[in-house]
Amino acid sequence: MTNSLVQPLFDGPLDIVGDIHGEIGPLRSLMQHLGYDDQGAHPAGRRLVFVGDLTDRGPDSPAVVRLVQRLTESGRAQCVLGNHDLNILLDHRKHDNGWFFGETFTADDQVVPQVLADQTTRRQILDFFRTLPLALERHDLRVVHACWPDEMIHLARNANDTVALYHEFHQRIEDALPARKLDPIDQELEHQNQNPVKHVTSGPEERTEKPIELAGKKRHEKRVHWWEHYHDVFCVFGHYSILEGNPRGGETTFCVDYGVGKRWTERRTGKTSHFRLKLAAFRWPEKTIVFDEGA
Ligand SMILES: [Mn+2]
Repeated sequence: MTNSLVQPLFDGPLDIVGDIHGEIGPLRSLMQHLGYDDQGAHPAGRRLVFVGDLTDRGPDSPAVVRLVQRLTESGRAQCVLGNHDLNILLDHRKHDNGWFFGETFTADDQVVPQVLADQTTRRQILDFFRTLPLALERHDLRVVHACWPDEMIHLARNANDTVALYHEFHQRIEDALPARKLDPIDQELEHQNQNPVKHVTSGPEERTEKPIELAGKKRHEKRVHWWEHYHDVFCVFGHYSILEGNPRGGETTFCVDYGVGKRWTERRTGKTSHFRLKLAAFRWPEKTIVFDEGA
């Protein structure tokens, strides 16, 4: 772990793939439609970049991680860490990452079919996630999972260990809280916005006037649409699923998360093709989109 958490992005033409969330089938099919072989080689020398959130929800998170790991280790792809990947790395159990801990995922009392991780798989995944940068950059393009805030990126650039950086800032924020007399909501926001690992992987948040309900829980924080005020080197990110209705592209930003992470809900209604929620790749420099079903 001697590499900076902000690394140089590949030169040349790229295909930047959105949040996969365990959807191994759509990933294989997207790679084919983009013209890659199983080894991740492309006849035109294009290369793959993944925006993170490889895991959770979909049927086979271990297979997705294995494939992306194989591609990155052979120098054919790059990948940044997403917030779901981070939770696993930090050993934070969430409602939809039970597969990693060997537990089945149920929704409305029905089991969602998923491959569960065994001990060996867990170790492999942790070892791989530990190697992933938080951000990738070159003169004309930036890639992060959720957000590119200059001051946080600067902190990440001077660090080489995501887990250590996370804990360092977690502790620093905790230590400063008592003197500041913040209410619990503002304390949460401090941890979200002032920890570079949290900010880059899950984006800035702000206080809501009225509580909003998200996944059955009342929340007093909402996501800030940072891309509306970003005017810098073109930045490609994921995280903000199309289900949230956020705009996909701006002058200098593009969000490539087309929501495939919720495809398991579509499957439960009996759908087997022509899904509404897709896995997508944003092609650079063409600025075109290719979907997993080929469109
Ligand atoms: Mn995410």
